[in-house]
This record gives sequence, C-alpha cells and structure tokens, in this order.
Amino acid sequence: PSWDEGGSVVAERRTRKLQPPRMYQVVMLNDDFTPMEFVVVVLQEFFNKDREAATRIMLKIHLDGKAVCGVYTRDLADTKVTQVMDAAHKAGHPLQCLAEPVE
Ligand code: NFA
Repeated sequence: PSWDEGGSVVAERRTRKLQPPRMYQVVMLNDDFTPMEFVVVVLQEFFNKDREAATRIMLKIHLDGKAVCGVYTRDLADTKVTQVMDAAHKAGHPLQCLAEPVE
C-alpha cells in the first residue's frame, strides 16, 4: 500500500477488497549439475505433479532454461521455494527456484 496522507491506503483497501489475492508463479531454473531424476521427484513431491507432468516440466526447464512449476498465493509460493531449496541443498544439488508475481 501507499502511506501518504491523502487517503490512498483507504482507497486501495476499497479497490482491493473484492479482488483476488496477487498470485505468484514458482519458477525453477536449469543448471548443469542437478540430476533430472531429482527434479522429477521434487516436482512430484512438492508440486503435486504426476510422473508424466513432472517429466514434461523438468524437460522444459532443461531445454528452455526455466519453467513455471505452479501458481500460488504469496505464502504458499514462498513455502514451495523454501521446500525445494532445502531439499536441493540437503542433497548437495545447486537447483534454484524463485517466486515471482504474475503479470
Ligand atoms: N540440466 C540438468 C542435467 O542435465 C537437469 C536439470 C533439469 C537441472 C531441470 C535443473 C532443472 N542433469
């Protein structure tokens, strides 16, 4: 929100009140080291993809450099990013992902 004295906070509350929340896409990035199988498992485990969808997304990341894994509210998107980064770090892989606002 804006915090000037002109009532813009109230104005924004009025305009946002019946609006859906801003959505965030979780984007996963390619690297040369993370095994394909690890990415497929992560996509199944944290993004509720079946093996076929997970494989398709993994290959898109591999070929295009990145792909959207899912679209969520802010809190959930941040949770997904943390889960992926944590699992990758623990497994010793450099896999990266991030959340970015849609539009
Ligand atoms: N490029 C990686 C490889 O060839 C696979 C990969 C896919 C990594 C998607 C990260 C994301 N092992």
